Amino acid sequence: MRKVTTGGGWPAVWYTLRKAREVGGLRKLWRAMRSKNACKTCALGMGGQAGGMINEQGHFPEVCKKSLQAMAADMQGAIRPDFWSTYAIPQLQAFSPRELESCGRLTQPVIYRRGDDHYRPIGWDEALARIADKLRQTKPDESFWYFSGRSSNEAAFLLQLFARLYGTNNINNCSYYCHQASGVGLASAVGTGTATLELDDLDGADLVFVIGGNPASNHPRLMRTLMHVRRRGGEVIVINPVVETGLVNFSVPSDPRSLLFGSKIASLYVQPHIGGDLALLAGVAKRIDELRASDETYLNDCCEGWPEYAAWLRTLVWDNITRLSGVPREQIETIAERYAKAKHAVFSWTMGITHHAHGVQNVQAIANLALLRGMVGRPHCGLLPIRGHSNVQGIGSVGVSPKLKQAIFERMESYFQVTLPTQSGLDTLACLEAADAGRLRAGVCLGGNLFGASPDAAFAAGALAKLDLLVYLNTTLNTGHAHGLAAETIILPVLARDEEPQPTTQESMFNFVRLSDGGPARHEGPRAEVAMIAELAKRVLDGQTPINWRSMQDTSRIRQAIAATVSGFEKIGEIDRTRREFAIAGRVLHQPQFPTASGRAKLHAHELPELLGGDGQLRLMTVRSEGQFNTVVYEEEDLYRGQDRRDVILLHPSDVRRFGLRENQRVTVRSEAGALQGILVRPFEAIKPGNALMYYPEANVLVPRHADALSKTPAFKAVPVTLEASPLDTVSPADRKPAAPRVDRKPLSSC
Ligand SMILES: Nc1nc2c(c(=O)[nH]1)N[C@H]1C(S)=C(S)[C@@H](COP(=O)(O)OP(=O)(O)OC[C@H]3O[C@@H](n4cnc5c(=O)[nH]c(N)nc54)[C@H](O)[C@@H]3O)O[C@H]1N2
Ligand SMILES: Nc1nc2c(c(=O)[nH]1)N[C@H]1C(S)=C(S)[C@@H](COP(=O)(O)OP(=O)(O)OC[C@H]3O[C@@H](n4cnc5c(=O)[nH]c(N)nc54)[C@H](O)[C@@H]3O)O[C@H]1N2
Ligand SMILES: [Mo]
Repeated sequence: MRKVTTGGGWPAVWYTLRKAREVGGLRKLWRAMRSKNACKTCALGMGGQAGGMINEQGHFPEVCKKSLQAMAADMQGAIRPDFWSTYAIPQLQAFSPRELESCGRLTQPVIYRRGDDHYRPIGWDEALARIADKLRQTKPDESFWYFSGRSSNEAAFLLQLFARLYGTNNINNCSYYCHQASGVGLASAVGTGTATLELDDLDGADLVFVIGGNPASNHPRLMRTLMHVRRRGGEVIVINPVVETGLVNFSVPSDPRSLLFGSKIASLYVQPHIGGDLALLAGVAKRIDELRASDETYLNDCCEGWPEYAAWLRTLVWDNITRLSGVPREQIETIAERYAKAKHAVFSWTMGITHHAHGVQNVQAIANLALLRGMVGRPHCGLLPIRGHSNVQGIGSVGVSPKLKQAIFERMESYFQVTLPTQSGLDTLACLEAADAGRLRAGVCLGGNLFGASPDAAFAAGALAKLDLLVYLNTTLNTGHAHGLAAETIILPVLARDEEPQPTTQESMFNFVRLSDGGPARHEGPRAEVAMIAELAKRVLDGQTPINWRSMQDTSRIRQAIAATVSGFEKIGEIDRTRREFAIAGRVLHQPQFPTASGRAKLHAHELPELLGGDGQLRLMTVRSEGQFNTVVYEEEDLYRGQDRRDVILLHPSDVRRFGLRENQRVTVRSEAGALQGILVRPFEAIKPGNALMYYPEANVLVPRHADALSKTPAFKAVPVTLEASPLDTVSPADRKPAAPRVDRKPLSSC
C-alpha cells in the first residue's frame, strides 16, 4: 500500500462521504454532528451550538475523521438478540478488535458465568440485583472501580462518590495509562497538573514544540493551529523517532488554500531514539545556557533550584548527550538557536513522552526548558499536555483518583454530611496486580477496555479471571468483553453522550467546561450512565448514607454538588440556567506566580537514562494507527504509514538488512512479557534505525508491566524485542489483505 504524502485533505473529505453513506446519508450524519454535544473523540474541546464541530474560539466547521468514526460507531444498528446464542466465547475471542466494534450497539444487559459457553441476555432488574448482592457480600477494599475518559463529569462524580461511600479508594481512570506522568510532572514543576495556557494563547505563539505525538492523526484539529503558526512566520519543531507524514505536510479540510495546496507543518523535524528525549532536552537546555540565552532574572526571582540545575547542565558531556539521544550535536544546537530567538514558545507533548519508565522526568525536562527562558506564566506561551479522551481531564477534576485533594475531601464530607474512607487506594496497574494476587473480588468499569488497554495481555486476562464479579458499562463490544472475563461478567449497555435524556458536561484540555445537551436515544434498551449508577448505589447503600440516591439521577442536582465541592467549578451550578460554558478558575498561568508551596516554579536535574535494548534487540514503540481510537479499531489500514494491515512490525530498511530479513517475511516478535508469531516485516524509511513500531492493542502481549515509579504509567513505548524468522515465512501478495473473519458470520446487527 502506498504511503500518502499529506495528512488530512481530500481523503478526509471522501471519508466523510463514505461514512455518511454507511449511516444512512449525509443529512443524518450532519444532523448528528451538529447536535450541541462536546465532541466524543480527543480532548481538544469541540462543542458549542454546532456540536462537535466548533472549537472554543468558535471556528467552524472543523471536519475530523475521528469524530465521524466515533459518531458513525454510535449510529450503528443494535446487536441482534440471537447474536449471543450464535457466538460462543471462543468465537468472540477470535474476532479482531475491528470485528467486535462493528458487531453493533449493545442494547441489552448480558451475563457470562464461568462454565457457560455464551453470554446470555438478562433483564435490567436481574442484572442490577445480582451486582448489588455481590457488592454487598464483598469487602469494599476487595473491589476496584476503573473509569475511561469518555463519560460525563456527572457520571464520574456520582460513581466515585458511590464507591467511596461503599468504602474504598480503589478508584482510578485510564489516565494511569495515559497522561498521569504529565499531571505528576507538571505539579512538581509548576504546581498545576494541567495546561498552563488557553486556546487563545496559541494564536500568539511564534514557536510550538510537538514532542512525542502524532496530532495529524490523533488530534487533527490541532493542525489548523500549527498551520497558522507557520503562516505567521513562526516555527514548529517536531521531536519524534518517526517522521509522521501529517506532521510534515497537512491539508486542513476547512481551509481552502490548505485543502488545495497542503500546508507545511514542521519547520524542523528531529528524530531521537525511543527514550532519548531526556538526553535531547538536557542537551538543548545546556546549549541555551552556553548561549547565555536563559532568563536569569526570571530564574532567580520566580524559580527554585536554578543554581543546582545550572551546575548540573554544566557537568553534562556532549558525547553522552548525543549517544543517549541519538541526535547529532549540530541539530541540538539548531533547536537551541531557534528557541533562543522565540518570543513566545509553547511546549506540547503526548504519549511518546509519558509512556516511559522515566515519563515524569521527561515532563519535568520539558518544564525545565520552558522555565529556562521564562516561557511559563506569560500570555501566548506555556506548557500543553495534549490530552487523549474527550473528558479524561474532567473525570480527574471531579474526583476520580485514588486520593482526593484535601479541599475536595473536606467539602464532600461536609456537603453530603458523610465520612469518606481514608485508607490509600490503588492505581490502575496496582488493581490488576492485587487481583492477580487474589486480593480483589469485584471490579466495576465505567466505559473503556481495561483488558485491551493494559500491558502484558496474558497477565491482564489472568488477573481479571481471578475476580468473582466484573461489571462493564459500555456502548459497544470490545476485546475486554471476550478476554477479560471474571467468574461472573455482566455487561450493561449505556447511552452515548448525544443520546442522554439530560444535559451533561465535559472538560477540555484547555480547562474549559463544555455543556452537552444530549438528544434522542437511538435504541431502546441502553440506559443513561447516571441513572444506572444512582439505581445501583440505592440498591447497595440505601439507608446507610444521608444521600437520596434517587435524586442523584438528576444531572443538575449532581452539578450543584460538583459546584459546592470542586474548586474552580463553581459556575457549573448555574450552567443549566445561564448555559454559559466557562474556563476553570485558577488553572491558566498568565503571571509567573505558581500554585506551589513557595509560589515559585521548580527546576529538576536528572540522571540521563541508558537507551534500552542490547545487541540483537530493537526498541519497540506501540502506537495508534490512523484508523483506530484506542482499543477500538475502525479500519485495518494505516493510510499515513502506508500499511494495509495491523499484524506488522515496521523497521528501518537498514535493520531489515542487519537482521537478515526480507520484506513481508513472517517473524516471531519476542519480549520479556510474551511473543507474537507470524508478524510481517515491513521496511519503513521513516523510523530511526534501531527502533521499531507495532500497533496497540494487539501488541500489548509484548509490553511488560514496567511502570514509571512516580506516575505508575507503564512504558508502552519502550519495549526491547528480538525477532526470529517464523516457520510460516513469507506471505504471498494474495494474503496481504487483512485476515478474513475467522468465524461464520451472520448479519450481526439490525439497523
Ligand atoms: N485517531 C485517534 N485519535 C486519538 C486516539 C486514537 O487512538 N486514535 N487516542 C486518544 C488518546 S486516549 C490519546 S492519549 C492520544 C494519543 O496521541 P499520541 O500520543 O499522538 O498517540 P500514539 O499513537 O501513542 O503516538 C505517539 C507518538 O509518539 C512517538 N513516539 C514513540 N516513542 C517516542 C519517544 O520515545 N520519544 C518521542 N519523542 N516520541 C515517541 C510515536 O512515533 C508517535 O508518533 O490521542 C487521542 N486521540
Ligand atoms: N500498548 C499500548 N497500550 C496502551 C496505549 C498505547 O499507546 N500502547 N495507550 C494507553 C492510553 S493513552 C489509553 S487512554 C488507554 C485507553 O484505555 P480505555 O479508555 O480503557 O479504552 P478505550 O479503547 O478508549 O475504550 C473503548 C470502549 O469505550 C466504550 N465507550 C465509548 N463511548 C462510551 C460512553 O460514552 N460511555 C461508556 N460507558 N462507554 C463508552 C466502548 O464500549 C468502547 O469499546 O489505553 C492505554 N494502553
Ligand atoms: Mo490516552
